[in-house]
Amino acid sequence: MAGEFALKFLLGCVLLLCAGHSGFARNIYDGSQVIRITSRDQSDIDWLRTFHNTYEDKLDFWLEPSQIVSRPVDVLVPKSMIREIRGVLTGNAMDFKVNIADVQGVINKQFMRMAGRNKPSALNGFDYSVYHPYDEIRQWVIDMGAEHADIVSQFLVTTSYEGREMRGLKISVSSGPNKKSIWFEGGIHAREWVSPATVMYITNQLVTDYKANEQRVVDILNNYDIYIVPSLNVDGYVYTWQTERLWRKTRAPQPAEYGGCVGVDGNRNWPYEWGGKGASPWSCSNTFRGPNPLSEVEMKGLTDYALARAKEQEFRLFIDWHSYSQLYLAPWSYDMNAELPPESPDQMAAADAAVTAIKAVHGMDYVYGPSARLLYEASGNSKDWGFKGLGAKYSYVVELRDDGEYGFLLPEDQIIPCAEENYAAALALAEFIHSNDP
Ligand code: 0X9
Ligand code: ZN
Repeated sequence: MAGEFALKFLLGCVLLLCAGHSGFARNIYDGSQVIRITSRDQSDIDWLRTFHNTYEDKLDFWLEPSQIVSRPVDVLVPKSMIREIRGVLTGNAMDFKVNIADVQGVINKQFMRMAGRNKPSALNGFDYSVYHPYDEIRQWVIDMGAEHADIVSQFLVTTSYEGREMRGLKISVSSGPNKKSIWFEGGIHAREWVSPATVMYITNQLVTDYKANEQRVVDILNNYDIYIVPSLNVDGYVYTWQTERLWRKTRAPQPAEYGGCVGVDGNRNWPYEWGGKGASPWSCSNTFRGPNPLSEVEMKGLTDYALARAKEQEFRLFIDWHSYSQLYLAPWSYDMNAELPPESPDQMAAADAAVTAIKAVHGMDYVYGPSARLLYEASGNSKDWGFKGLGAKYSYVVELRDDGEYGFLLPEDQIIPCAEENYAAALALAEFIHSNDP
């Protein structure tokens, strides 16, 4: 008893100590669980869709209902609703289980590990195997540009709603009149921490391998310049570190006529086929499309920057990294009934090369396909804009690890394996494009 009290006291102190930095001691997810519901047939899929429509404003759907039988729906249920949701699922004979029984416990454990760590000071001490707060990511971008000034330059993309700098990098080892380019971005969804971590790893690996004369990377960089923005939704990312670990959207307050909540889903705010299916007109939704396409300063700044580059160089590949569920997703995103573009077979063949490369590294399975048909419809989405707005024939959203054991709370020990397999995929894609469709 006394031991238990002492342990709780100690834990409370540690939580308080960390609270200033991470804010996680608020315990807002106390009693929350992630419940996984798995469809067995088409009628389950139909039921899940109705369930999603009924509850999407009250619950956080980590994985939305998909078109595919047996692909699960994961939903974060707060303590106050667990009894109701279990009752609904049982009453409708749905197949479900608790996937994460103690969400707050997982978060506390992860923040506590991070709190005990020494901060890196310089680029050569930068630790790619851990998650970094935003000021360290921003500093990393600046340091990369300074340290590798011979082949890397850094730039300011724009300033966020809350006044933070969003910065990016360009890797360019040579210039030529017809040199084409590649766009890599991460972190549009704040809570998907493995996305910026993976993009930073890939960037560093490209530079390191080029300087070590690795032939594959030398060939790729001789043929393509690469633009990289590792953390797009910078305010949202900071908010996940300080206040709500599972925040997804931007942080701009929205007009009263849309409900007056905070934040837009950046991945429903892109200006291609904006405002259609799979995007909410309601600001309190996690898939709020925004009042207008590019309503968010982050999105406007990013697309302005990228489009200006597209005037100088043709983009061939666009990758927007997300998590989770291990997918390589191609156009179309906005409508499952839209006829697939003539480029689709080539997009699929390249995605096949990417997932084959992933499998070869750590044996992980990633599934690929046109996203609205494979998964669900999402208008105003990055990959459709990467394809039609930016003009990159090969345009993807990648959902990184895992398959749901931790979901957005992916432990740090999976960052490097995840990044390694996705580095292999990025190289395979660039090579596929260069040799099949230069
Ligand atoms: O919904 C999204 O924006 C992406 N999933 S996430 O869990 N990272 O938020 C997936 C978009 C994929 N595109 C379509 N489903 N059409
Ligand atoms: Zn995402």
